[in-house]
Amino acid sequence: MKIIYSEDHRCHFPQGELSGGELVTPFERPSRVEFVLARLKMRGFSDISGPGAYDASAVARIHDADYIEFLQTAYAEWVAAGFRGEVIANAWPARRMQWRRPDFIDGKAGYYALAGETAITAGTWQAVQSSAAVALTAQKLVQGSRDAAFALCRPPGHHAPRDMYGGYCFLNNAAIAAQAFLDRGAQRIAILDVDFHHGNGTQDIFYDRGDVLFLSLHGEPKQAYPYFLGYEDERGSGEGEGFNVNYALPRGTEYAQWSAALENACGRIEAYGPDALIISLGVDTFKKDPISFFKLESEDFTRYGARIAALKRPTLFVMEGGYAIDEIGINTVNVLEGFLG
Ligand code: 6XA
Ligand code: ZN
Repeated sequence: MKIIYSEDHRCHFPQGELSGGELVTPFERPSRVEFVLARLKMRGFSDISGPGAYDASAVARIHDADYIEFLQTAYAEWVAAGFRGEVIANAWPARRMQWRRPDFIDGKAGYYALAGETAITAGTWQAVQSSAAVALTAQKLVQGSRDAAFALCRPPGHHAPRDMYGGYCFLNNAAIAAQAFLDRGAQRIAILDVDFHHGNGTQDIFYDRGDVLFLSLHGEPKQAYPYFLGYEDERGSGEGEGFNVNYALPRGTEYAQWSAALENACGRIEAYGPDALIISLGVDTFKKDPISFFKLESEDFTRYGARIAALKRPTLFVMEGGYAIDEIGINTVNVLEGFLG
């Protein structure tokens, strides 16, 4: 299996995340990638390479131009305004207010942020570009060879809709890759999101489309981030009716219950018959994850990797979340090894 990753992910390392009322070191940190890489090497994955150049036109197929420009310029505007910290949004267009974009950066950040935990730093855009390039490079390999590939993306992407950032996400790597498959000749793509959190960004991007089937297994939004999307009655609209499937699972979910939902999702993917499959691979379903509430064991990751392989589709794995740093490498690589059999 080919692995794509870029050292440039290190350019994004905010010092602060607002969590539980405290400013803490972000859970989403550079060492996550280092642990995954180390485990890959330990287990003999040697086909590891860097991405091709950032493809702005492929990204523009998914994200709005004004939003991309905001990501590029936000930090400089923040500094120019005299602020000394990292860009952190703290005012939003809430109920009965206006969806008008303010001129001042503090207001603009609230306009484009969907949550307040995610900071933008001087190097964020560099890392974000490289993460999208990693996904697109791996996408090309899968479409060209039909072999599986793993895009070791950082920052992750599945919370980002076409015009917002948050949940540690800026550009939606999986969605950008899905669109690239279609633009290069595929007819139907399935995205299976196994991260603990609902992939609200991916859902939103493809909600009214029938050429991308989106399925997400996640902590029920009544109890879990992102709270305001991911309910089971969200099934798609218009041409997308029936092509959005949410499995909202309760606190304490173990593999028996989780894998029953996966089985249902796999049946729907088989019926859909996609030309390629994208896995939004977050391993924050692990029992020791510090910000999640499922109870998967490390062996379960191997088991579900094998189930995904049985779908027999050209498969692109795209890294999303996972914060139990000591085991992030084991759990991620277990999925890939289960897949390879
Ligand atoms: C912020 C939680 C962000 C979750 C990010 C994540 N309190 N998404 O892992 O998949
Ligand atoms: Zn997650």
